[in-house]
Amino acid sequence: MKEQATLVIIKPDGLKKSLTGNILTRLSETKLKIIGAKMVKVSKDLAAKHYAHLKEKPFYSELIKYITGRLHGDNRVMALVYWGEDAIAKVRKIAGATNPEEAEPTSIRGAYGRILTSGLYENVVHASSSEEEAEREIKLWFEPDEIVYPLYPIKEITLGRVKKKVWK
Ligand code: IDP
Ligand code: MG
Repeated sequence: MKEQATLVIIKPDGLKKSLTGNILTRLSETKLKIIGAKMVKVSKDLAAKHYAHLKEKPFYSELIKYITGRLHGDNRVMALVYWGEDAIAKVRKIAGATNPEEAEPTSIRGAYGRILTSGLYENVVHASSSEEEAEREIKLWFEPDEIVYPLYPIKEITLGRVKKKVWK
């Protein structure tokens, strides 16, 4: 087993249904450490980068509407980085299968997810599915100073007279 970081996003339906506390409580069963957490207003650009690998799927445009909050009239999500042994598998297990109908009833997606008439899986949370994906996603959603642990190499850049840390 290996210590890993993983990205969790509480999607707009999770916030709209007031499930934030329930979801964080379920995730605390993993005994993993939260090393980053913030509310994010999801732009189309961020959404497109996050779901770039699904661009050709028939549900892609609905998915972008979903994650940017346009399905729920609220463009907030909560982004979290969890850290610890086997973090990716532990979080995926509690999150449950992608399709909420197939997800274990006691998983987050099984308990709170649903399939929309459009066919889109409205499944409450995102969870990284591999180390490569976790690294790409964490670097996309978080700046180095927003994580309380030196996860990946950084470099310093100067913007005008201000120095700033960015991912290398
Ligand atoms: P994951 O979230 O379990 O990693 P991905 O394949 O990465 O699943 O898909 C990203 C998101 O796109 C899912 O969480 C779900 O909201 C939506 N999605 C994935 N596959 C389908 C599908 O076959 N039909 C409808 N929506 C889907
Ligand atoms: Mg995925």
